[in-house]
Amino acid sequence: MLSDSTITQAYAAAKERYAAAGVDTDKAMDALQKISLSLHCWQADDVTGFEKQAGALSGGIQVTGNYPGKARNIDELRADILKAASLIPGRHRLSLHETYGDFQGKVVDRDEVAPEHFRTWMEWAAANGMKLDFNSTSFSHPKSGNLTLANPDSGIRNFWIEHTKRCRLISEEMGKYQGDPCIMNLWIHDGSKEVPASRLKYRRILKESLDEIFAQKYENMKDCIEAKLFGIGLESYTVGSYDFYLGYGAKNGKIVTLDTGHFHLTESIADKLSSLLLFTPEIMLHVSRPVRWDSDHVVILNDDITDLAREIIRCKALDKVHIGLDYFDGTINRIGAYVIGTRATQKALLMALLEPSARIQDYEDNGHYFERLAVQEEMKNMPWGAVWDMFCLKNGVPAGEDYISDIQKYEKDVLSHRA
Ligand code: RNT
Ligand code: ZN
Repeated sequence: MLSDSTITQAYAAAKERYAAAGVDTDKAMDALQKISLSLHCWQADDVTGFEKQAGALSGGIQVTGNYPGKARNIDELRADILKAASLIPGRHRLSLHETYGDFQGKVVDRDEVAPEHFRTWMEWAAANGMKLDFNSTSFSHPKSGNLTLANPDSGIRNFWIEHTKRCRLISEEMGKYQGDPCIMNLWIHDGSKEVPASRLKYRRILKESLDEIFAQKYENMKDCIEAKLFGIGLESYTVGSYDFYLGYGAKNGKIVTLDTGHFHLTESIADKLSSLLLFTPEIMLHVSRPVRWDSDHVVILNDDITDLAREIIRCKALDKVHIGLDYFDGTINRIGAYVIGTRATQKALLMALLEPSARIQDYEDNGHYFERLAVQEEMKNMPWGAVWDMFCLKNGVPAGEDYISDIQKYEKDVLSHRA
């Protein structure tokens, strides 16, 4: 166990070092305190959800691993989220997929879903000081196939249009209830294994579907549209590509979701922020970790995530960038996966907040490029970890690796009984 005095002493020394570099550590912690990440409910149960009629996971996404203890119902999932949240500093949001509704054991098809199916979620979230975000769900359903909103078959297409409209209404009600806009993400898997005869055809249909869906204006929800490179089984063509949604978002004032796993692996997602900020209203991030492909590994503190965080801070865009998590790993303790990934994202933000960015920019403005590079290098070995531990202490959550034993205990007391 890290003692309070160890943390406090190390923090005092760190504060001094940072002050000498022109950085106020208390201010950095205050800024971090205000950042709410949106936790993805689907890490708790491998994207299964609670539909009575639930089928296998489809839509070109995959969860690997069979680690025991996944949440089997709404109560278990809520308990797991609260456990994870208790080990993460700050106040955070929860992002729900439509398939996680409180359906009370009834079959509710996707074109029948309504705000009432999320009433208990809204109450639960309010009681626990959490705000909700939402996602329509067009995968894992008999009508999912390879095409949903881009389907030339009007029966199938209209089914998904109706679903998505209803999801927007649910989001609006959530936003109203919580007094803060609910961010609704729209991601569909539509695509094909081989190159289609007409790429244009399906994109035109998707555009028309979106126009119809977004015709209704709302005050308490915000729409995000998520692009992707490819899905498993849909490798050659993705209707909702980045170009497609970037164009749609820029033209129609919609938020584009950048999932860090949805691009070619050498592409920098950090580099995209400054362009989007000039042409779309806000940005939604799905923070994930692609290993060779969109594998959705647990987020860790790597260069990709520190670059991304630094870019948000350097753009002074904290009020415009919504940060959600999106990964699913069934090979390790799932609460541990939440805690590692969320804390890694926060650590990256803290490191970015501890950067003397004005000084670095000043060097640049004056052509002092050696100095610009040197300061950034030196920042890498500054004692940011001591500030992180202090942030945890202030928030009453375990510092350092002390959360490991908490999670082990939860596994022994709770998860291991889910046979
Ligand atoms: C899939 C997208 C999408 C999903 C979730 C479950 O590639 O990233 O965001 O991960 O909706
Ligand atoms: Zn995503």
